[in-house]
Amino acid sequence: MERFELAVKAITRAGAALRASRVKNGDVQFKTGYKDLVTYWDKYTEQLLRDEILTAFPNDVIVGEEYPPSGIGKLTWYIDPIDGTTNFVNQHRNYAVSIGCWDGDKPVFGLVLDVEREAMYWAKTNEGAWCNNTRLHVTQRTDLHDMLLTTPGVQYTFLDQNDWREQLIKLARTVRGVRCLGSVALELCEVASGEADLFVTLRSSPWDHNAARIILSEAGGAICTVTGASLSINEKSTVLAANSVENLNGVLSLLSD
Ligand code: 2AM
Ligand code: CA
Repeated sequence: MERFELAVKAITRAGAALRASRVKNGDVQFKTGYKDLVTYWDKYTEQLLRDEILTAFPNDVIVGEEYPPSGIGKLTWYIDPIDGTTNFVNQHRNYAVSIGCWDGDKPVFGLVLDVEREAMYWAKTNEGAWCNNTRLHVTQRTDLHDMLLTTPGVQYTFLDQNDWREQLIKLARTVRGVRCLGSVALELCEVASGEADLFVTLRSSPWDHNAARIILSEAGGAICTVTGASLSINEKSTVLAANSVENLNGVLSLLSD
């Protein structure tokens, strides 16, 4: 079985397990505080994905959120068993399983499963971006006044003190509206599918964005950090995304103004 087919099989199985799951009080633990959760199901799902991948491709590297990195091969799988854990716990919807496969710094494929909607976002390099069987394209909007900005956390983006707060509030005032879903991967897929035009977050990890960024770029979008640097494959980072390179540059100049 090829890696892509295996990934589809594994993510489908993970999604079915999560849909059937019910979070009990004892399943939830705090990481750095009451806003930073991990559940029994995050760990269970990452273990399921790791087992499936390593059984078929024992030398591949796996970088996931809940366990230390493993493997020594050239191909790396970035996996987030639940992206949007707070939504998983509080809403039981608007959460995703994310699998991004990279050959060094070259993207191979990305899968983001919106678990409760059973919507599989996927892309292979140079083969376009898709949601189930529907081809995805970013919007054609060019005027910031017409755009929707999505960001996963209203508190830490706009309310808490941070180096970018004033500039991000300026961006929020400029666009038509701001939406907060609470999942980096699903929000990048919203830009890929034309449901939003811009995305920003001040905190994201490789497993949060390394699958969805492939889907976004195959749909015609552009991505970088809030300073305009290229987005690292391995490091935690800020993320800024747009429906085109031109609009990404437009937002960068607004943020640096
Ligand atoms: P997670 O659900 O996998 O933790 C929520 O604001 C979004 O930001 C989610 O995609 C969440 O991923 C991500 N995120 C990244 N870093 C985070 C952090 N330090 N605390 C909370 N959410 C974080
Ligand atoms: Ca996660």
